[in-house]
Amino acid sequence: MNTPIQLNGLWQLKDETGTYDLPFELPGDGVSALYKNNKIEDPYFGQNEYDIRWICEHDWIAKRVVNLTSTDFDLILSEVDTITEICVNGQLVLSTKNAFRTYRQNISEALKIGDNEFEIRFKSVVKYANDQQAKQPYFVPHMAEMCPIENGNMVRKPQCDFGWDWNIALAPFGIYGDMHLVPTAALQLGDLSVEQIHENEQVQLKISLPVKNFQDTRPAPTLTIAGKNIEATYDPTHQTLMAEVIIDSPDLWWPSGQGEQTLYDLDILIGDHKLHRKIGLCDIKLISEPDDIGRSFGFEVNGRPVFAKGANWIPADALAGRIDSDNVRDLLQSTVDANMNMIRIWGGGRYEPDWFYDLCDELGLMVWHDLMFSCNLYSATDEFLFQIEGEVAEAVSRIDYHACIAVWCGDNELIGALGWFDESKKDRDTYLVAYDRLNRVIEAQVKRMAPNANWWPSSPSPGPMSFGDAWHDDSSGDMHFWSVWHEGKDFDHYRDVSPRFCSEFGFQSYPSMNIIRTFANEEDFNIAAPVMESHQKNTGGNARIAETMFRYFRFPNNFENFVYLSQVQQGLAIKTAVTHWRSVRPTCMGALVWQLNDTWPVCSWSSLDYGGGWKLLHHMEKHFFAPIFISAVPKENHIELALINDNPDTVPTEINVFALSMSGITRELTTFKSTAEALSSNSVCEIARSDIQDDEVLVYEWTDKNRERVRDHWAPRPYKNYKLPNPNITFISQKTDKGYDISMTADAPAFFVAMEADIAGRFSDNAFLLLGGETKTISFNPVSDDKGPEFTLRDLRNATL
Ligand code: BMA
Repeated sequence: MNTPIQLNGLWQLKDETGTYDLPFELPGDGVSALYKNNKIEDPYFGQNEYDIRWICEHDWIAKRVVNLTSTDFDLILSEVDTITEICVNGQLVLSTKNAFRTYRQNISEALKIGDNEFEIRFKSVVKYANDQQAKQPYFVPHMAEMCPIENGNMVRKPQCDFGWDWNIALAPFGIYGDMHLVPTAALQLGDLSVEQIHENEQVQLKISLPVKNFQDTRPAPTLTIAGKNIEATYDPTHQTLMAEVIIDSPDLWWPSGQGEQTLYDLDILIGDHKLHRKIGLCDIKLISEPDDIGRSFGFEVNGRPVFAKGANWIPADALAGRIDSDNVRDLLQSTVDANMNMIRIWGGGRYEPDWFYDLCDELGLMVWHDLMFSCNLYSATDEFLFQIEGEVAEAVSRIDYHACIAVWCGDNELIGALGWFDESKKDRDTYLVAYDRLNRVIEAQVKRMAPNANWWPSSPSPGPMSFGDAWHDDSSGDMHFWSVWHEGKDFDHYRDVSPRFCSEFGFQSYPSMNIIRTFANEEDFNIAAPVMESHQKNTGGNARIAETMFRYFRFPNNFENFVYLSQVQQGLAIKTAVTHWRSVRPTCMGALVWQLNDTWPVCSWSSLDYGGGWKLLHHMEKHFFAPIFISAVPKENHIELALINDNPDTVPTEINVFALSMSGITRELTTFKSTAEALSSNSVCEIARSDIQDDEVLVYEWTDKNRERVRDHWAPRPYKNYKLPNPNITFISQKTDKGYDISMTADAPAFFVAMEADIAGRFSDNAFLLLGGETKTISFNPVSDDKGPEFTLRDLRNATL
């Protein structure tokens, strides 16, 4: 009687004209269903995107018959994308228009015993968006490049569904979350809230759980955590169960790299109902205070200042029906494997499902959480703001109890966007007031649902009630630094700023060859081929990549080497920024690279390819985000070596600095022991520029916490100015239990040595410097062992000869 009836499974899908009629697996999206049933070509291949745009201009109808033996049910649907009318036995029972809400509706009156016809009409989101725009009291602009399917800002659905400067534009439809019927009279559990008070080696937890249809009879509901069993009390006014518990000498939850990710099992028993959650005990404070420079910005975790190292998260796939938790786990695992401890869930995507935050808790990834508004201007009508109230309240109350949540941030770049449109430039008053109304609603809801959470009004922002240029002013708050990519400045320009916290900066590269092969034929292996251009959504992006190569490198000798070099230069760009900003800790307390992942195979700023493969940047990130690291910071007459330690304890290290000539001669400059002070960056040595000859680069090695030797190099001149020797690298690969070991030897210095495989898998290292006479062994773990890999080795000299 109390069991829910699942509505997931097979439905039948038709378009409004009746031309298409196909099975539709829900949860899922319509575009994927059309592809799976051979009604359209692969959406991600070639230029198919443009041939299937019509899908979002049509209405679609999904139907299914459900047999019932009783009729007293509520319908529950979440992640309904987006504009739908739901009919049961021909009667309209629910209309939806927000993909971020969960809908619950009593539908008893429409139900009957026996067969019931369920019908979901997915209305064209394009028509809806245009209608909404027409109804606005004044035009509400959107970014043309980010929104080729127009007026996406009118619809509460991932903004990148309408296209973005890295996304395919398909504005898909579907249902991706829960879909079931529950008996109306059954117990309903709301969102768990866990307030944590950390004091004197104790954590006090104030736990509350809204309940509906609760029978306040014996035995009383109980709650178990950390070996304590407590009776919960029921507050009938608020229909909420409450309990308090004190945990002595708690095992705290730490971000990856800072300690353990202990999670306590919380079990709540209410009659026959069980609720289980994992709770991390953690106190994250956002510290942003006026200081000599402007206004600081950084996170203190359990009282310890933690430098945030990470990247921006966008949805795991452009077609939500393709997202699965195994792939997402792999992406997030790669994030911590690259020594990152934070992701920023960017405001043009979606609030993620519960399991996503469970993964972040488990892996130790702090989450900077934008609310879902990005780069456009938004309506401030009563109707829109009312919708936002519900959306924000629901998202925050569902997600906030997770240990990983570091900050709620109002939006992405909405303040900047005020200056991007003619309308808002001419009439800033109207649009600024509208922005403030929206932002106040968001803030009020965040504070209502999570009064103790960290709040930041917008990203980037110099701070509350400040609407300054957070793109170029590095003195206050968080910064998005785009001058190198979007303004074409040199990589060195990253060193002209010392952001307090850089929450976005990026440089594009091509996806790896095994990804390019999934969407392009060999005849399109050309950077100006229309197929390659249509997999580049940032206007002028391919030209920027090519033009940058001219500045730093000799031009690559074929398409595959172009792809390789694009990834090398992306890595160098980001390395320049991160090594400098880590070296100025604590002025700067965070660097979040734009962007971690891709939603489809595309040229972009990501460090992980679509599907999760590591681009060279990701390997380089693992290296330059390492907790013990030496940054080379070039000054006018010398190069400063800064020893950085993100660990909470001091680490002894041995440092060896030498000059390396292109003929392979090494000239020692200095060797010394040092101690890396905890949670700091300190200059440990200066090398005069005059100590490095024209055909030399500076190489520095150090021992890390495990006494392992790590190496890096810095080239005073662009690589194109060096006469790189032919390293004649030879390699042999050997099958092992887990995959392959590949040993390589060079007979002269080889820069950015990179191994590639024609199948998916992960290398243990890549893009490194190999000295002449040296042998290095790396491993390769293929995703599947169906076919043995074919390896291709690249290095800078042979790619640009
Ligand atoms: C930032 C982001 C995204 C965008 C990226 C690259 O501003 O917030 O909107 O994709 O730049 O242009």
